[in-house]
Amino acid sequence: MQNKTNSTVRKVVIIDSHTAGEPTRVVIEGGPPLGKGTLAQRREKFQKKFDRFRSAVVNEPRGSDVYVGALLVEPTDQTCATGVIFFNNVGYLGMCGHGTIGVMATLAHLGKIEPGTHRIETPVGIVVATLLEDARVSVENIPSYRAHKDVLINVPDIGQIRGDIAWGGNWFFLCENHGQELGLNNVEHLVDFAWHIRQAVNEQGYPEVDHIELFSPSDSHSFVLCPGKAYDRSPCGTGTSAKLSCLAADGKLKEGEIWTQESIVGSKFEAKFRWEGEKIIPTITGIAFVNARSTLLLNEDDPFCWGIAH
Ligand code: PYC
Repeated sequence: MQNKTNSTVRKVVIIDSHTAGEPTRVVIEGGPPLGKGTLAQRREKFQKKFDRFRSAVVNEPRGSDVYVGALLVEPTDQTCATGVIFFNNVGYLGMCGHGTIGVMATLAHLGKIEPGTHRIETPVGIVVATLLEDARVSVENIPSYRAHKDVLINVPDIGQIRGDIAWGGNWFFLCENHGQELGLNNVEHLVDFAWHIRQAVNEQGYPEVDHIELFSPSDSHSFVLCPGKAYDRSPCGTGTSAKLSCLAADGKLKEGEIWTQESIVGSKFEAKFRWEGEKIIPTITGIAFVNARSTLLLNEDDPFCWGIAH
C-alpha cells in the first residue's frame, strides 16, 4: 500500500491477548528481518537496527506503556514450536511468563498448536509450555535462583529497605518490609515508591535489576513494577519464578507444593518448583484470552509512525 508521498505503508499483523489482565501483543506477520543466529543475537540485532519497530508496535498511539510485545521468530532448535523475543515500552525482556501464556493462547487461536506440551525458544533459554484441555497454560520456566539475600538498600526520601535479588528470566528485587498498602487504590503511589527503590538498587551495585516486586508480608498479594514504569496487571510469571526461588532457598516452600501468587488487580497464577542442582525449575500456570486481531499500518507520513518514544 502507498501513502501520499508514495512511500510504502508497512503492514504488521498482530494478535492481542491478556493474561490475568496483562496484555501481550503477538506479531505474527510483518516483523523486522533479523536473519539467523541465536535468539540472543537476534534480540541484539532487533535492538540495534530495528528498535523503532518495537516502539511502533507497543507504544502510543497504537499501544500503551502496559503492552508487552512478542515477536515470533524461527527457532534455532527445531524441536521448538516457535522462537519468541519479548519487548516492552522501553526495551527487551529475557523471558516473559504472562507473555508465554499469551503466545500459547495465540498459537492455539491460529490452530497452530493442540493441547499438549510445546517447547518455546527465548533469548534466555527454552521453556516448556503445556496447553491444557481447559485452555490454561503451564510454563516450565528456565532455571531460576536467588543471587543475594537480605540486601540493604538506602532509598533517598524513603529510608532503608531490605530485599532479595533473584533471577526468574528477568532480574527482580523482592521485598516485604516496605510498609505500603498493596491495593489498586494506592497504585500511583506504589509506582512512584517502587521506582525510587529501583533507582537506588541500580545505583547501589545491582544495575541488572529492572523489576521491583513488593509483597504483602502475610500472603502472596504482590505488586510488580516493570522496567518502563508500568505495573504488571498479572502476577508476573518471571517474578513468580523469582519469588519461588527465594521461598525455596529459605525452606518456606517444598518441591511440588503449590504457591498461588496474586497480582495487584487480584488475578492469580498457580506455581510450583522442582530443584535442579542449586537452582529451581519453576512451573507457572495461568490463562490468556485472545481479544483482538488486527493489522497495524506503519505510515511514514505519520509523525508518530514509530510511536511516542520514552
Ligand atoms: O509475566 O514474566 C512476566 C512479565 C514480565 C513483565 C511483565 N510480565
